[in-house]
Amino acid sequence: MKPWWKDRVAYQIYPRSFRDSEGPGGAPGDGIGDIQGIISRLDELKSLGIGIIWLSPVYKSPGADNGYDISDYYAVDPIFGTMADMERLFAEAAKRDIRIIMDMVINHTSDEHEWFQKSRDPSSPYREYYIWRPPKPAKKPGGKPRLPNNWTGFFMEDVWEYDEKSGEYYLHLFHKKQPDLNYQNPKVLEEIKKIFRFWLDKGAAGFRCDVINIIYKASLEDGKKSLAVRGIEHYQSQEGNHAVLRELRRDVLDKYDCFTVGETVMVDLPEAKLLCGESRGELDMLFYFEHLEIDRRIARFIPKKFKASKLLEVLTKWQQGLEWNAVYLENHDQPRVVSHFGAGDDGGKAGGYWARSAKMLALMELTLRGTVFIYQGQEIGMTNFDFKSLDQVKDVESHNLDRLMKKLHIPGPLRWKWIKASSRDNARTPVQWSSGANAGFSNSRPWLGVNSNYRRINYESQKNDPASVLNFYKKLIALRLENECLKSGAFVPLYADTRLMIYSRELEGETWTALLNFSGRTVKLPFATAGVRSAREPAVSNTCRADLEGKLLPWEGALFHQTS
Ligand code: TEU
Repeated sequence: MKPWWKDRVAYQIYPRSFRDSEGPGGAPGDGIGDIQGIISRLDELKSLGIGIIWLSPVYKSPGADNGYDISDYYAVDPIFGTMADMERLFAEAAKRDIRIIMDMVINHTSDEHEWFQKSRDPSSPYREYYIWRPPKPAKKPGGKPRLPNNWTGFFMEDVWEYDEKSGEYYLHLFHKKQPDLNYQNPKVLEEIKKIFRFWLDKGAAGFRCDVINIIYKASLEDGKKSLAVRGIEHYQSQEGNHAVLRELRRDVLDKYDCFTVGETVMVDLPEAKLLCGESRGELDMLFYFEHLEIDRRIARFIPKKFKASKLLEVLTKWQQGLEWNAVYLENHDQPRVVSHFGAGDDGGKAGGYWARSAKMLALMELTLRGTVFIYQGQEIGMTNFDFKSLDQVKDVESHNLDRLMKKLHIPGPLRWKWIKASSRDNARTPVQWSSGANAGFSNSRPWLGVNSNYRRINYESQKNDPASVLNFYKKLIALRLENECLKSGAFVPLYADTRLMIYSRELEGETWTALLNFSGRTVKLPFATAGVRSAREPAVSNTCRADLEGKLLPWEGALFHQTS
C-alpha cells in the first residue's frame, strides 16, 4: 500500500517570516510571524493544492539560531503564540486535509534548556546528557592548555566553549548556544522518544529531522585537515547514528501513521541509501544538498559556473539512486531558486525573464520523482534579498562567514558578493502577501527587512492573474496530484548541455517529457528530441507556444505528454 505522504505536495513554513497576526483587538503585531498568522492563510495553501506542512520550530527558544536552539520541546514560544494556538492549527489544517510535520532538532538543545543548565554541575545526573571535556594539557610546560580536539563547526566557529562553573569545555557543532546532546547516553534517546510521542499525540503527522546524520559522536579524536568541517569523519552517519534512528522508528514512529524526512548534511548517495532505504527501518526520505551546490564551492558559499548538464547528472544520480526522493529547490537555509538557478529579479522591465524562469523551475521541480517540498514564497517567485550591507543581515552564519573571510584577507566587495549569494536570510525575508505596508506581512516593523520588490512581487497581485507564477504552480500541482506517472514514474535523462536539460518520466506506457532552457538565450533542440518533436503541442508551457519550432526561447520550459 503506497503511503499517503507519497501522494501529496508539501509546503515549508518558516514561522518567523510567514505572517504576523495583529495583536489583541487589532493592536499592532510584533513584526514576527506567528501561528495565528499561519492559520489565517490555510485556505490559500489549500487552494494551492498543499497536503503537508513542514513547520520550522515554534518551540520555546532564546532565538540564537531562530528557533533551532530549543530550550523547551514541550512548549510553544510566546513569540509564536500558545499551545492552544498550536492545537487550533492542527485542527484547522485537518479540516482542510492538510497534515503537519514538526521540525525536530535533536542533535543539540539550547544552552538555556534545563538539561544543559543542570549538566553544568559535574555531579549532576544530567552531566552525561552533553559532551563535556577538560582542556588538553599544554604541549610544553607553562604553555596554554589546549581545546579537547581540533574540530571546526558549521558556523565557522570553534566547537568547544569553556564553562567556568563546570571547569570544562562543552561541544557545539553549531552556535555556542546550541550544545550537542550525547547519544552515547541511552537516557538522551529516552527523552527524545517522549518528545516525539508528545507531538505525535498532539496531531503531528511526522517530523523533519534536523541534521539527523551527525547526532552520534563515535569518537572525539582530532579530525583530518579539511576545508569543510574538520572532524566530521568521527560523527557523520556512524553506526550508532543508524542504531538511534532504528530504535526511534521501532519504539515510537512505527506506532503512528506518520513519516520522517531527515536533513542530512554533506550526505552522499551510499550513505543516503543506508539512512532512508525502505528495508533499513530508519528515515522515510531525506534532504540532500548536492543538486543545490553544483554551481558552488565549499557548500553553498562561493559561486561558480552553472551547467544544466551538471544539474541533470546530479538529479539523475539521486532520482535513480534512491527508492524515493524528497524533492526541493528552496528552504529556510538556501538562496531563492529563481535568483540561484533562474533569471532573478528583472525589475519588472518589459521582456524580463523573472516570471518565465520561475515557472521553468516550477516545471522542473513538479516533474521530478518523489515528495515535492515547496518553500514559503517560492510559489510567487520571491527573490534573494536586496539588502545593501551586512548590517541588514541577521543570520549568525553570514556574520561568522564575513569574519572568517576578513581573517583570510578577502576584500570587502568580494565578501559581500559571496554573502549575498549564500546568506540564509535570502530565504527569510517576510513573505510578500500584498503591495500594502510591510508587504502585508505585519502591521508592525518586521524583524527582518522586506524585499523592496514586494510591490511588484506579491501574492495578491498574482492570485487572480491566470498567467502568474502562483497560478502556474497551482496548475502544475493539480496536474501532478492527479497523475501517478509524474509522482512515481521512472526518471529518464535524455539530453543536457550547458543551457538545456531534457528528461522524461515513464510509467506503464505513459511518458511526460520536460524540456528546460536554463539560459537567457534561444537554444536549438537537438536531434535527440526527435520523438518529442513529433508530439502534439506541449501539455504545459511557460510561454504558451503551441509549436516549439525546434528551439526553446530564453528560460522556456515545455512539458509533452504521450501515452502509447
Ligand atoms: O541546518 C544544518 C545545515 O546543514 C545548514 O546549517 C548548513 O550546514 C549551513 O547552513 C552551512 O551550509 C540545520 C537547519 O536547517 C539550520 O537552519 C540550523 O541553523 C542548523 O541545522 C542547526 O540547527
